[in-house]
Amino acid sequence: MTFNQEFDEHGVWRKQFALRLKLLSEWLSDHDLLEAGVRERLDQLHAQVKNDKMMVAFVAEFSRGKSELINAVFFAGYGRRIMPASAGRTTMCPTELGYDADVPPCLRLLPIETRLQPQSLLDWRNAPDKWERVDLDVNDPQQLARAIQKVAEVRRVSQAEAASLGFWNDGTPNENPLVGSDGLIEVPKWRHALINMAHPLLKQGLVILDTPGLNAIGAEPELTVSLLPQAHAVVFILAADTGVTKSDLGIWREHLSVVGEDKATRLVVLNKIDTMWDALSSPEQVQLQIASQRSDSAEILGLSPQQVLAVSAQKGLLAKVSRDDKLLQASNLMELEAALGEGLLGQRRRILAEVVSKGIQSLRQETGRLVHTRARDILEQVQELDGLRGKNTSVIKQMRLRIEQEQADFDASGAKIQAVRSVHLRLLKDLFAQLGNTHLKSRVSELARALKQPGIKLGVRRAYGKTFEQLAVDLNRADQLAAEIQSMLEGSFKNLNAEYGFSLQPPTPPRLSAYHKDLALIEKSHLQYLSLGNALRLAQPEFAERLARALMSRLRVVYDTAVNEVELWNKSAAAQLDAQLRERRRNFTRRIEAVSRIQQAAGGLDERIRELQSQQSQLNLTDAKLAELTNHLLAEPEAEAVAA
Ligand SMILES: Nc1nc2c(ncn2[C@@H]2O[C@H](COP(=O)(O)OP(=O)(O)OP(=O)(O)O)[C@@H](O)[C@H]2O)c(=O)[nH]1
Ligand SMILES: [Mg+2]
Repeated sequence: MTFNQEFDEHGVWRKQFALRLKLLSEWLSDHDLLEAGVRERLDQLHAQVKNDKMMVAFVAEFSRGKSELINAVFFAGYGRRIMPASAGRTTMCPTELGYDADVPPCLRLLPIETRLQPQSLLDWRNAPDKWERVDLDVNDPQQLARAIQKVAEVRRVSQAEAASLGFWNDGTPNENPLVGSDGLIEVPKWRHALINMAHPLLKQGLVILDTPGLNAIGAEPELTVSLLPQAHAVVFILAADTGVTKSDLGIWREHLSVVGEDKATRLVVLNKIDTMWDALSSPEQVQLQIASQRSDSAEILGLSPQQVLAVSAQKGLLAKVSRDDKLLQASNLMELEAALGEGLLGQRRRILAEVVSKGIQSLRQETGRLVHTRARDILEQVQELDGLRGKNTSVIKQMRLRIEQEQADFDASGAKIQAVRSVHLRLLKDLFAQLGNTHLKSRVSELARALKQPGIKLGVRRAYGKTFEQLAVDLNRADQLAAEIQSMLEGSFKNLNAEYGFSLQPPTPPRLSAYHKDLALIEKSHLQYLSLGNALRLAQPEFAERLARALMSRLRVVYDTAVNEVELWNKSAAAQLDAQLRERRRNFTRRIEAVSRIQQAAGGLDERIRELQSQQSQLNLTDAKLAELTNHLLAEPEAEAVAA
């Protein structure tokens, strides 16, 4: 199966899932089961599945064929090259291809001069007017390709300007670009490009990141510290005609080599195998040579030969455009697509399926509890009414008085439930402050100040270490606060259950300690970046500032996720309390109603019991239906897609 087909199926599953979720929510609402906590959970699941993005980044030294490979895998349908690919340096700025329905098809370009300002790329993303916009006509491949050509644009600037933009550094002369005979230096015209188009794969949440050869981007911390570490998959490309060069190896070691389970997110491609198709050698000889290149490259990178795929992007593109099956076969492009589809996409799917399954389990638990409460109430009423059979009017009157007394008692004790709420809210406030923006900002600005100190270069690790230690302490404190809240909820719920016969269940607490891993990753990517001789750039104060902004943006994402988790937890607890209160009040009203009907008509008793019994069997059906609907949602994505 091609990557495109795999991705399509993934999209079909997601669409179906969203539809089923909608049906479930309508059904819940029809059966009066859509309490606030449940609604929140449904909305969250829906957003997660709908907005699920998968970023695949293409990274390599210049001219290895990144852009060509993107053309071959994703854009052959246009019948021509869409991303510019040519000899020498071509792609000059990181280029993200994605789809946003709220924006018309266009190319947006952020001028390189924005590097002189401290805002992070994420900040710039939220300032659309700072980007130059070119509209794209997706039905006209020529216009499309011509417009996208802009990502290759350059400017010539003085050495001083190049230095301030981060392209020139006296401390690392080997990495500096060549100076022209006029003393000027070529630098990219744009800092970042965003392409928005309704390509079927992009529409389904795929984001492709094409990057310029990494030497050119040392000064863009965001690529190294934010974009690449967050990519779900990275395709690293070597060229058969150059073998693994020193700079290839440098990029691999410094930016891409990972250990353990993360290895599955890396795909290494040995491109340009067509350069080895030699008419004077037999096909077997050629295959042998390719195989030996493959195993050599694998060995140098510390991988097994199977982890390196040998392809020809150019011939693959040509074969797809000219519908030449034999050439396509020879290009081996389809093997690469299968690896992308099964390996990378498969992994993404599994992660999403896990999230979904957890969400549905909690949903089932929450609604199940509500059904259970109702069933118990009905049962009690039936017993109550059964006990009235053959009793005289004064007994019935007594009963009515008793229920009314119970109701009054219950209303009076509403204050106790209120008290639980207010303690809960007070504790939560501390927790939110611990995870809040103000707190985080102060931590990061301490680091920024430290980084700007003259002579900090040697102490960079220490400065980062100190800040992240602080953040870890903060996180532990937040985790501890959450544990305290949870045990408060457990205690109060237990008391309320005992006192009022509620069936409150403490919601699943957020797992804040899990975010230590994210913090460690962020720290690592920054230190890795700074260790690449970039520490020298710290001499420039605006550089330190920019680094701090990039750090803040990334930390914010982690903290926002944590805050969302805390909010969901809070809502689930509050919604349960509300729901039990409401159910109980309704229960009193129903019981009193039943007794008054019996008081009014002699046959009222049997009729009411029958009514309740029918409600009971109705509720059993509801319970079964709920299990069925949620099971349906949990169905394996694969099986779903095939059935579709
Ligand atoms: N023979 C051959 N040439 C290829 C192949 N893939 C790419 N090329 C050529 O190699 C050159 C560089 O390809 P690009 O796609 O621009 O390389 P890149 O990695 O994007 O390079 P930068 O954008 O400069 O970082 C172009 O002339 C491509 O046509 C291939 O499989 N075989
Ligand atoms: Mg390129």
